[in-house]
Amino acid sequence: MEIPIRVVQIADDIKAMRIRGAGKIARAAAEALKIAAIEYRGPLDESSFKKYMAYVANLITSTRPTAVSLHNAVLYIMSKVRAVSGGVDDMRNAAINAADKLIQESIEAISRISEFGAKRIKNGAVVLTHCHSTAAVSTIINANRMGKIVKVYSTETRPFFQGRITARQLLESSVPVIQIPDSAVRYVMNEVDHVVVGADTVTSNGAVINKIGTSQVALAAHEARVRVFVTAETYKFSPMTAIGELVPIEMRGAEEVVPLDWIKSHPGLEILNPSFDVTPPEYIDAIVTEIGVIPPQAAINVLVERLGWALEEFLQSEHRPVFGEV
Ligand code: RUB
Repeated sequence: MEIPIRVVQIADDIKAMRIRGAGKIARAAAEALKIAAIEYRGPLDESSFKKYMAYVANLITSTRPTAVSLHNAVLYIMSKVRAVSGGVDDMRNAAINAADKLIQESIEAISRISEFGAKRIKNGAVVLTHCHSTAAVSTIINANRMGKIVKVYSTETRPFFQGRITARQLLESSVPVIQIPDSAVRYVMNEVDHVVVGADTVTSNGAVINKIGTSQVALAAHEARVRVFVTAETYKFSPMTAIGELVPIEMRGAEEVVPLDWIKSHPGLEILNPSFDVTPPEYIDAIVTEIGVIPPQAAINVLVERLGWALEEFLQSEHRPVFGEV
């Protein structure tokens, strides 16, 4: 099957984390499906087009397992394609329109989240954030524009150092920022008023899966009675978890943790590099979504309201959907 080179490139970029962050990954996936639909040159029958789009959908979703935004975005676009029975042109248009809608709504969602989230930051606040989340950074920048931020601690976020992106973006928006090693979180926590982080996935019981180390940050915050806010678009809520599935945690390569020659010179040494961890709902004060600020325990309501269509598919199929015959 001939796949457009730009689509393969997007899949590679997501896998290699040149495109990263759950929201950006979802938008890139939508863009890939749109390009695939536009550049389809196969036979002009419905079944060939569906097969081709299913192949692309599986290619894109196989890149990273944890961020459900990626899977929800692809599921949404594919459900619109599958719903058409009017020929290839109609299906192509359905894919393009669904991708455009998803990208547009995702950008609007971040803007609303930053508006709602900034209101929850107190005046004169010291904020701590972990990793790099567009939703969290936008919220902090908005709060800073409102004159509320005294300083932000940004963890460096080993082993991939996404905290450097956070620090740079905050600096560019004139937010006072201090970069700290991940291990300094508890050292500074007594000074902190709010922890603001993003999410890759929110489960039906309100647990949040985010960059590895988030649960340690939340634990330190809990101990110091510091409020933890999670900023998350509703397409980061996982319908799969409502039928009891666990969220797969991505394991990445050893070379991200230590140099390859060091690994080679220490035969027998094992390296573990989990990319995400789970923060239980007890350690989260609120999840800031584009439809409102909710307690984590209300996650199931968001799932039913916003992703009811996907929930229905999961309830019927009882498995992670593959996108048709491949
Ligand atoms: C990024 C990460 C971010 C969330 C939310 O992990 O954990 O906190 O994805 O980001 P990685 P956003 O760098 O491994 O993709 O708010 O931008 O969606």
